[in-house]
Amino acid sequence: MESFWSSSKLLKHWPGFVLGLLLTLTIKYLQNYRKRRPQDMLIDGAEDVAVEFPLAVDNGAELQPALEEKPHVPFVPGHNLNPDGARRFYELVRDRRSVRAFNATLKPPIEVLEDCIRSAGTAPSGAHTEPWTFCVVEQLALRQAVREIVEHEEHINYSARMQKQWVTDLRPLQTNAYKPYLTDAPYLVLIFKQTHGTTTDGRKKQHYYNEISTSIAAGILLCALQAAGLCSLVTTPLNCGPALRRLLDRPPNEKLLILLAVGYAAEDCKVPDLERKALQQIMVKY
Ligand code: IYR
Repeated sequence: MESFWSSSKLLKHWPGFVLGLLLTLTIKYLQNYRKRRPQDMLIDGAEDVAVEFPLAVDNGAELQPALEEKPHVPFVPGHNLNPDGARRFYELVRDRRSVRAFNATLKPPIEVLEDCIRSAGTAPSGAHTEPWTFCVVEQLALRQAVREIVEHEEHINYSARMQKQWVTDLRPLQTNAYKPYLTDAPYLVLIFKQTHGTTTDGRKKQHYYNEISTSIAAGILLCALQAAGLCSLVTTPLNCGPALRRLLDRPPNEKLLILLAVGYAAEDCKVPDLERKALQQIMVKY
């Protein structure tokens, strides 16, 4: 070893090696730096940026905003639930429970559901692109087809795909791959996020923050359903998105975000005995 080191070219020419190494690293760094896009350099957490704001192709055409540019109008405060609006709203949503046993014979009027979805459609969205589609499935044959797809995948999920810890964490909720609520509930609402849209002249339209926007809309929908006296179950069926999208004939820019079962609770419906975090645990004052 000694003789290797003393005779080694590395030892004799080490300043040259170090210099060469530094030069290679500098060139590599500069190459990478050039590849980075302007947005990435400006914003921390560039991972989000890369997904949300794909590099625009500047084809020389004059850029037009997705929304019409019009003068702003005066703000109107609108309705509220006062007096005690916040408390009354809290009491309304506090009593919402996820229901997995639905009354299979009692069906709320479709008009009620339509109003709930109108509410969901008031959600704020990135650049007001409204990147959501709410598919309301009422036909029994389609609900059965949805159930078949979901039960098939969930069987694999529960038996193989999901980690043991996940299955263990779900045990108190008493869920499994068997989903009778998908055909008992009179309505299924499949909420799709639109990853992009199309402009009136046929160009691709960016849908910024489409997942966040659609999730906010889904939250409003849950509140509206509760206000209307309906029960719901939020499900996010793992690996079912593409098959359900094809079943409902939705275009490829629509990705399933949430599947809701909606209706009235079965008379013998039971729910897990859950507690919610106290305000002090979820709110930090500064
Ligand atoms: N989607 C599955 C599993 C499931 C996952 C979570 I996280 C839950 O909070 C509940 C269920 C199912 O619906 O059974």
